[in-house]
Amino acid sequence: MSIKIKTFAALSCTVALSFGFATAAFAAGTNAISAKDAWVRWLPNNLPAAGYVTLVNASDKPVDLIDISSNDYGDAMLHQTVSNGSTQKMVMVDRLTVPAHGQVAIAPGGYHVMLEDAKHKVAPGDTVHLTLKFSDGETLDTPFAVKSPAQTK
Ligand SMILES: [Cu+2]
Repeated sequence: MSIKIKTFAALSCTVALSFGFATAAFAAGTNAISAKDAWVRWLPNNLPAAGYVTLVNASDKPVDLIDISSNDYGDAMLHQTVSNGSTQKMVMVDRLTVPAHGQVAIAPGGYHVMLEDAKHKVAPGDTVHLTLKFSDGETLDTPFAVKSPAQTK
């Protein structure tokens, strides 16, 4: 009995250690920018999807998001929703500044990453990857959780 307990304790310790190591390795890079809360609002019938993410700048200089690409979508563009009285329209955004020691949210009602021309079947529950390029030369390969509209309400 006591042997069994020891084995179990050793096993869970190994799991915790490797998980901790992976997390530390991911966060310990020299990147100024990190991404959090990355998700995609999926729509049926091959309608364009929208990607959302919060970008955090740990450095003391502003950094601009300058390009987005994806192996999962033919087209990935940063758009801003602009309200124009009773109507809304989307405008292209060339660069988005993440302030020094600050963050910017690409979030519903403001910015979104328009995702069109999926290269394979994408469904809620999947993870897609967007590559975010920044003005300081860094590139962030970011996993986005794909959610159905019902999951995001
Ligand atoms: Cu759009």
